[in-house]
Amino acid sequence: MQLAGILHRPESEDTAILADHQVLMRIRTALTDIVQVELAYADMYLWQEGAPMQHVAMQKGLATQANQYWTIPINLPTNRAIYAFKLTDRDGQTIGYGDEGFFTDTAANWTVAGRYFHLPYLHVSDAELPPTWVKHTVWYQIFPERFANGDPTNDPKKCAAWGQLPVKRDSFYGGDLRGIIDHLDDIADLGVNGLYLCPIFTSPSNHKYDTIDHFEIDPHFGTKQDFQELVDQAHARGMKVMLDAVFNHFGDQSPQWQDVVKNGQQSRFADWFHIHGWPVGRDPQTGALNYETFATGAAMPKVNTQNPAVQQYLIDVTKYWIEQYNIDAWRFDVADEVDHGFWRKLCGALRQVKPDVYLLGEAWHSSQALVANGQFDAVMNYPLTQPILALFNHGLSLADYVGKTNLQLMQYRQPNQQVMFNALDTHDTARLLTVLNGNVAQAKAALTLLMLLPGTPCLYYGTEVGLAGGPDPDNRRCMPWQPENQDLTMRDFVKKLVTWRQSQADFLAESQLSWQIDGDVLRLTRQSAQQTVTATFNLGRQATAVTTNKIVLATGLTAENDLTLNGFVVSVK
Ligand code: ARE
Ligand code: CA
Repeated sequence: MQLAGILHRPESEDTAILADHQVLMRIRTALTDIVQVELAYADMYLWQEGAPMQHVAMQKGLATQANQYWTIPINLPTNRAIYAFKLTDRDGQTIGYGDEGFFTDTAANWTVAGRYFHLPYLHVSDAELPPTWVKHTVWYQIFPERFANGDPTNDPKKCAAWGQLPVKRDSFYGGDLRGIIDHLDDIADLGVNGLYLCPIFTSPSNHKYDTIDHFEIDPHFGTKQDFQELVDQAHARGMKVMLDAVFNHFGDQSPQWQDVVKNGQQSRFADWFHIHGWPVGRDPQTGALNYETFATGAAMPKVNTQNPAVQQYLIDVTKYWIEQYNIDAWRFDVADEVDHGFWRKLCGALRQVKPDVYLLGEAWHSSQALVANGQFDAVMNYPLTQPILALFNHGLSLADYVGKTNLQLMQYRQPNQQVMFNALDTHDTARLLTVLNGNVAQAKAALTLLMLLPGTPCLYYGTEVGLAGGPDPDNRRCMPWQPENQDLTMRDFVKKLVTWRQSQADFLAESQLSWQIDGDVLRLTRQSAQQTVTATFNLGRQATAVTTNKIVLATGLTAENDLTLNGFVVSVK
């Protein structure tokens, strides 16, 4: 028996509280080593008075490249549990596993105290359950400067012609909130019901990640009245609205930073930043900055979020746009470089103001410490979505893709897993179609795979009409609005796929997920007591034959009733 592969941690992703009295227990073992895991559990006080342990066989769950996961949901009427595991390997050898490690005499009906893990008392409030509406949300991300120019009177001076290429780092095209409002029907028509806007507050750049004033809409995007209309019109179409908060740094044109530049250490904002020398600037010899910034540029001085005055200011910003404009969610930029203590204060304050607010952190890597723990509902799940692109680009074997994906699906408590933000591309990455070398069938297959995974998926504007684009800034091209510049068959496919996903939201959140690999064919199955959905992806390297991929609902539905994706083909060259 490979003891080294066995791991369970109480009060972690291994004991996800699903609801009051409901816990999803999980344990990890070495791959192929263990053939059965039994969970024994009881209320400690009742057990001490002679009540028997309950014994239940755990279900074999997902496997990664190294580990097999086992899970079982259990009900705890008194919210208390001691518990231990009994593991059996292929040779019939058994061992007990509890809070003090391994033990052998499991035959003695587990009566020895001290060998058990403890869930002393289950408070559902500790579950920090995310808002349920997010499980039913498909997002649409908009880079406001490039979506639609609804009001040329607010255009910046040096505006390029709409759609003109190449896109340069300092290009302006005049996109604004009015343009978004004018196209809300186009967006809603896709079936999406969440709008994620990149920053819209006053800033000198086209991306607005260098904020000057967190309480004002950038004048080139419109007015606060425009924004109120946008939120109201989105809500009227059943769409939630998520804004982008840039709290790791301010723009260097912000009044706070400008005051530091002007008044040096006497500035009342001197402690709002991470400054290591005066006056702020570059070392004449080395050229190094004597203050901290985002990345290596000088224009985004890093904010001191341990400073109570800064904390209050940022909490006021996020409360303001919720209380005054009734937005539904915040995405927090560079979340992984801001201290957890501030995030706990901010997230706690916002959940007081709006209990069903969705709070999303931007992090590009596994970020258990940012999810739950009094902080975010989810993070931007790049580690789950980037492998999809690698898979279709033949940069990843099917087995490695499955292993990596399952590892990511095991990173977070199930309720958080169900609201992880899944985007194949964003304003920070090259666009889906460009990454897949223009292969529309592969792009469709990648989007289908995305929609079948647990999490809340996001479409980056323009994907639905076949917009291409390389890395930043080319991934921020103007949305093409002339039909001749739109791939309308792609748009029709995306609309069908999103509509189907919306109809299956609860099923796709709750159902079991499994994979089968047959040579170059990857099969994903989602299964519940009520229905099974199987998607087959032919990823043959040499495959030239076009195979029809039907997402077949094996619930007695005939082929005609399948996802109405008939004609959905994946031809992989
Ligand atoms: C400019 C250049 C970029 C360059 C960047 C950093 O255009 O080519 O990479 O500077 O030097 C905003 C603008 C960007 C601008 C940037 C700085 O949108 O156009 O980029 O400001 O002026 C990391 C961070 C992640 C961050 C990305 C950009 O972890 O938080 O870098 N993303 C957010 C926003 C951006 C925004 C900012 C931060 C700044 O989403 O739009 O940029 O507020 C790997 C790593 C990631 C890394 C990622 C991308 O995957 O794992 O950690 O993200 O590469 O570089
Ligand atoms: Ca405009």
